[in-house]
Amino acid sequence: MVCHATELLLFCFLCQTFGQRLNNVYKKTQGIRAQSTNVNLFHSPTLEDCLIHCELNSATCKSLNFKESDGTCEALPGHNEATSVDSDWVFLILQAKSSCADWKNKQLQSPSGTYIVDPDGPGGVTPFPVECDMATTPPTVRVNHNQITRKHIVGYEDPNFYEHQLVYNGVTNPQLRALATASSTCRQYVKKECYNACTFYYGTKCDFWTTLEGEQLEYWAGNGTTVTRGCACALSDTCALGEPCNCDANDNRWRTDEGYLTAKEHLPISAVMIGDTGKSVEQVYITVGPLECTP
Ligand SMILES: [Ca+2]
Repeated sequence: MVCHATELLLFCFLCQTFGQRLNNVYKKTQGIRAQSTNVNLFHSPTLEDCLIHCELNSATCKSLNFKESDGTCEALPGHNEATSVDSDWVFLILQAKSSCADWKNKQLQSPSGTYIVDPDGPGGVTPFPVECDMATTPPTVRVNHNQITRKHIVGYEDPNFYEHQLVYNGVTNPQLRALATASSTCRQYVKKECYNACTFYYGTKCDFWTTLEGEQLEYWAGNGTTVTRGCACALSDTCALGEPCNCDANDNRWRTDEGYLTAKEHLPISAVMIGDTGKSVEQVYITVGPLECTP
């Protein structure tokens, strides 16, 4: 017999015993029916069939009501906990996956896109949406923010005067911290294009960035151990004029510093503070990428 990969995956998926399948259930409550305005109604002879149906349609089924007496299976689109007492029904909440890789491993189909993850499992932070890039190995979690577009900064002369604040889309600080803690690697891209605008000025910081917890940091690439104050060029000892960053050359030409921050305990960036753009000959463009993590 020649099997396509999808058929094999479906076969393995359906081979799970009901007991194994119940491992994917976060909560099961007898005598409860959840209320929802958006219910997909099916007929299932057993609770297991209802659960399989929900797992195969996980984009639209996060929890379910099942009525054993007539095999009514109600697939609900959320983790709806607004319930009413009804002895004929059982209510199940499906386990949220911990990461994009977890989704790819456990789902029949998992194209790149938005998924709900719960990096610290049941309890702790509530599940939240991330972008999953399933084309990488392992799949990459991306959390975008409101400043993804390259930003032009002029008119802020004092050190650290302009605050480039990042707001991560639909994700709270505790959820971001839980994601970074549960991941084995995280990184975030930062690029500064500058014209006569310093990053350090005779050792004084013109710019710095902050963690979610408010810690002020002055390394712009790597994990902050080899170079604690400086840019990617300092890691390779190739900065213009031997300064800590190319932008400190301050020599009437456009310079660039760029790199990935890789210390997950410091990520993601909460804000970038920038100065030295007050004079007419001074400009900065700043670019900060999304938080990217792998399990
Ligand atoms: Ca959790």
